[in-house]
Amino acid sequence: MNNKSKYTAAAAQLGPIDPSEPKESVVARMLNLLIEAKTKGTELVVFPELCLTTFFPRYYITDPANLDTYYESEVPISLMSDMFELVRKEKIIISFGYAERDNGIPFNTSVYVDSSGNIVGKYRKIHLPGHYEYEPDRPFQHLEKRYFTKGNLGFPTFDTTLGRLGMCICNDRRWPETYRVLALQGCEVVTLGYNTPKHYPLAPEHDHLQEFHNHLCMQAAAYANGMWVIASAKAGLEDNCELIGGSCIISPRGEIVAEANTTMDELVVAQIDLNECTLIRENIFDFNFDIYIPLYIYIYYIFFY
Ligand code: CDV
Repeated sequence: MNNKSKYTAAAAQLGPIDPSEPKESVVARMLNLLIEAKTKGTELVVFPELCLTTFFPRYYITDPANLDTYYESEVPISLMSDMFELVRKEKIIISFGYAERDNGIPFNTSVYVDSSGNIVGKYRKIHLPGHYEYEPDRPFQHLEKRYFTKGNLGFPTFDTTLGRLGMCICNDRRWPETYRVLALQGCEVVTLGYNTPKHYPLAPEHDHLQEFHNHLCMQAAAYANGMWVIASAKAGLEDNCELIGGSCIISPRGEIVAEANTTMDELVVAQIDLNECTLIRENIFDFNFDIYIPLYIYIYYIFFY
């Protein structure tokens, strides 16, 4: 693969999506961001988690027909054909999240589509937060555990012309092992999308720290694993639920090199240099597999046997 070590990348943050907004309208907004990305010479564009609709795990939906409308049985190629055409023509790689039903099994999924116009990578969310049943005391629900099955693809990495890429989704980003598992496979750029309410009903004491915790976990992981993180929010006031913004691009030094200024549709752009991964991995955190893999196996045995 003819790898580029330097290129322009973007987090394509989306503002709120009202439950009444049709998918066609959302995709038109995504296309606008992609056109802007193209004019800025961007080669990798990351859209948020479950980005084709409102964040529906917020609702307790009892009508199966209504619930069905949120899922795709396959990547909605015809709905997104203008975007895929642009991706092909301009040789861009995009990632975006959607609710998938694979033979009836529901997953919170993210994919890469590359300049061939094909789906070249898929990830299904592993850390599913929230609850299974309706909880009347909450101001809004978080029913990811009810609506999705735990991802069954592990944390795969994908060799592309823009380096070795890997995905995680929203709550996955708070768990250090997500990044370490990707990094041990040589991942250089982690792309992720999120829907994070400002108010967390289980620990409202932390509400004022939501933006801080968002960046804290990703900055620490970028540094500790020597990799780039591109994080894209669905942000703003979505049907009365405030979602944090803060979409950003973080270097392997742990620094935020570009960040959203709004909670609306916004493109956050930065230059990626994959050599910076090597700088950290060769000088600070040297992933010498011979040394570390036995250590990880040892730790695994201590904790799980
Ligand atoms: N979509 C998410 O996974 N949201 C969680 C919230 C519920 C804490 C998050 O980790 O941001």
